[in-house]
Amino acid sequence: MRSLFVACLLSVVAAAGPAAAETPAQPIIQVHSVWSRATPGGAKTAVVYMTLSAKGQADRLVAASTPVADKAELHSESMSGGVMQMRPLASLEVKPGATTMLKPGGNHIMLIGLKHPLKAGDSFPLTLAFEKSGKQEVTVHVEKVGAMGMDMEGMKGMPGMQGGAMTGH
Ligand SMILES: [Cu+2]
Repeated sequence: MRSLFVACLLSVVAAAGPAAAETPAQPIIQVHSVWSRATPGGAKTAVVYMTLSAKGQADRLVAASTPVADKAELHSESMSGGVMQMRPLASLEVKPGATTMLKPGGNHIMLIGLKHPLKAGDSFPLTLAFEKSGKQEVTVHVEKVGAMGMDMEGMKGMPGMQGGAMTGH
């Protein structure tokens, strides 16, 4: 009975939208919680994670670029015989009605040829290219070394960053 209730609720929500009967010509991709980790000096790679969702149609993330690195590649990550393996991904599907997460231990964007170390509290731009909806620039927030997620609390008050470290921003 619960699934029936959910289905009814979804149809009510869908009917409330002005364009409910038509699928938009282009998908609308929303990008949330884009983050990376601070890197030790001399590191030439960094990893970017984010949450993606689509409205309307499915789309595919096909490429990424950033001024802070020579290249940004889409990678998958999996454990094979106790060894972590990364492989380049040609593209990543973003389906409507679900969130697509790039997260530690899973898919990610790898920055290769990092031009300078990433410091916790910094941010930098990243351009994402989608097959149907085109390019979108997002801001990557740099978290502490070892962070496993975006620090939402830290984003607000920046505890430990008082003393003028953030005043230049
Ligand atoms: Cu990688």
